[in-house]
Amino acid sequence: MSELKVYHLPGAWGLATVSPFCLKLDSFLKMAGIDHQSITASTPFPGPKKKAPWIEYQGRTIGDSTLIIDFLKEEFDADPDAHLTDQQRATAIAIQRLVEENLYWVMVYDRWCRDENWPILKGTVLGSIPAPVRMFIAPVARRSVKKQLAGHGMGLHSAQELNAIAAKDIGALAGLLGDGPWFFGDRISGADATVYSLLANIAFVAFESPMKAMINGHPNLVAWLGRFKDENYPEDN
Ligand SMILES: N[C@@H](CCC(=O)N[C@@H](CS)C(=O)NCC(=O)O)C(=O)O
Repeated sequence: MSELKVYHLPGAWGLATVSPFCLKLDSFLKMAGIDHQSITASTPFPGPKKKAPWIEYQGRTIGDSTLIIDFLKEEFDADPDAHLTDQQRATAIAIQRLVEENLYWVMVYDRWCRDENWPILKGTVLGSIPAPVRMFIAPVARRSVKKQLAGHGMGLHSAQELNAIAAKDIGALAGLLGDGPWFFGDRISGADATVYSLLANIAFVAFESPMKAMINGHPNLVAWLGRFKDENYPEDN
């Protein structure tokens, strides 16, 4: 059995995990072919940063999907970005920031603040917490997420403003992908995993989000989502 233990939040709707950061790591592990034990965590709190994902490996515990991926690239000498040029690597960082530091927070707003999504969230993201504990934890977690959203700034916007922000980001991703087939041409790379992990968590889940229609408005993104899934998660089709 592999000594690499990977802790992630629960999966649903055919996704290995409904956490974009956990799904990014899962996709990286698949693309890099790194053997590991995948462990579902009920909450992110046991992780070293109190966020998911995290890993344990040879006595070390590491949190943060990007730091974990950087570590694993070195440790296992496996890099799905090895073929990228310096300019493509720089663009990949800009894409990652757009996805993880901006667009992700619109998804968080949709999941945690829209009342119609609240029962769905309790049954999935919080679904593996035993019911009596969940009754207590769920409202506390919701308050904490709303605080994080306000601190970030995304939580201060109106629904209309959020839609405009999301439409710009999704339009930019569609523009960067162009005719593809992947973000950097003919070969898949980590940028594809980064974008997939968020867009799949919007397009393929039961949470209501205006972003679903925005994604569907870009046929190249829709085709690419299917392509990424076929390539990396054929068993989920
Ligand atoms: N920068 C971190 C972000 C991880 C993150 O925010 N994970 C979410 C789940 S998608 C989480 O654990 N949130 C719990 C919280 O913030 O309390 C990474 O790349 O791993």
